[in-house]
Amino acid sequence: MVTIRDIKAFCTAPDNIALVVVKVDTSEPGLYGLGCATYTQRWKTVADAVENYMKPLLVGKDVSRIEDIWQMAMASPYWRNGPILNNALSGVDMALWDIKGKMANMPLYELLGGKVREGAPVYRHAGAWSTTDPRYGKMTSEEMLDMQIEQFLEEGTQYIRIQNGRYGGVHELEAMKPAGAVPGEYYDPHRYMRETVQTIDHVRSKYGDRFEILHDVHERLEPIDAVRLAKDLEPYRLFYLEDCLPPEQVDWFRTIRAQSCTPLAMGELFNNPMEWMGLIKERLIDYIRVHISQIGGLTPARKLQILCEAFGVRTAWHGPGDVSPIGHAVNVHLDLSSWNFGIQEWAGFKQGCLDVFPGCPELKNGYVYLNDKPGIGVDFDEEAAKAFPCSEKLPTWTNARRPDGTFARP
Ligand code: GCO
Ligand code: MG
Repeated sequence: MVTIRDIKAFCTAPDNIALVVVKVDTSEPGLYGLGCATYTQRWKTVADAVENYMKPLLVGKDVSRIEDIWQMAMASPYWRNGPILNNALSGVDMALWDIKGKMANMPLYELLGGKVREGAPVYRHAGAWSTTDPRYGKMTSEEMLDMQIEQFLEEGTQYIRIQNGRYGGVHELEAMKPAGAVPGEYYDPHRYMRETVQTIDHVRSKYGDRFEILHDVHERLEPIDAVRLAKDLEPYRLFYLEDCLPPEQVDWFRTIRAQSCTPLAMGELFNNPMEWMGLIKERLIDYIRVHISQIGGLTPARKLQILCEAFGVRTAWHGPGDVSPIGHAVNVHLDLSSWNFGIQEWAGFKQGCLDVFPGCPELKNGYVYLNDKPGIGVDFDEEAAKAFPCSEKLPTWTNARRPDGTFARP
């Protein structure tokens, strides 16, 4: 019997975004597994949970018993379904699936039922916003957007997420703030709505049906405004409208569903099955978008994918820069082996990630492809990772505020 000999968490930021990787070493010399536990806003706490709770709980356990370990480790803290411990468990869970694939000498997608497609079509982010492009701020939003769209069309992408500025037109609204307003990232929800419709109108008028358009509301509207935006965007035939409600207001999806045929995607903020169960059972969304490590790893994600198939809901796993290449590869293993696959979000890797994570999935002509190595197929260079320490700086963009200074869910 091969057992778990050691469990370690590594925090590294090769593309300047904090990632958490879990390594499970086994009693078999040279046999280890890697998993993603990335919750970028609280990376330190996840790493602590891995080393101080998962390790003492699981060292010595039989690596083959993935389901039993997942069920026991999920309920071991008694309180469950929270972001920190779900991510810690995800890192171990994915690593155990990686080990199982290595022991079976098969890529993970074979263990999940084999391929139903060769590559996963992706969508890319065109946002009229950039932290690195020196031209940002010197071009109009539309010029910036068109430049990004042309670049993605050039690379063969057929799906593009269109945003007008960072999460809905973040603008310094000095004139509208009350005296003494607290600091934050201010935005005006109604201005965001107007600008989004105008921007998508510009894109559809200029590019026609050359590519599918997606948009991410990022839970930034009051529910009734989300209903209005879904209706206002109907003429533009979006591929989907994402996160138009915060998790706390998902019951409003019934109203949106009743009044609009804009396809709906939701899920990156979910941790607890009770958050998605009703939406899927009542067919109130079209795409499930969970961040796989936030729900506890591949074990719950494949069960969620299978549940969704029964209700005509497709997958669109969360795939931003704050998922490690290991997590992205697990997304793609599911993409390749799921009949009810929808689309794969693809933030792309910079050189740092490519160096630290040998075997990253590859983007070619609008599709991502896996190598056929056993297990997840991505390795982790611990030495190289040391060159990219994670920043202790807390995110500022999640301190979103409305014009009168009211805090807004980001
Ligand atoms: C997306 C997400 C991201 C999140 C980020 C939070 O659709 O990719 O909305 O942009 O904001 O992953 O850390
Ligand atoms: Mg999103």
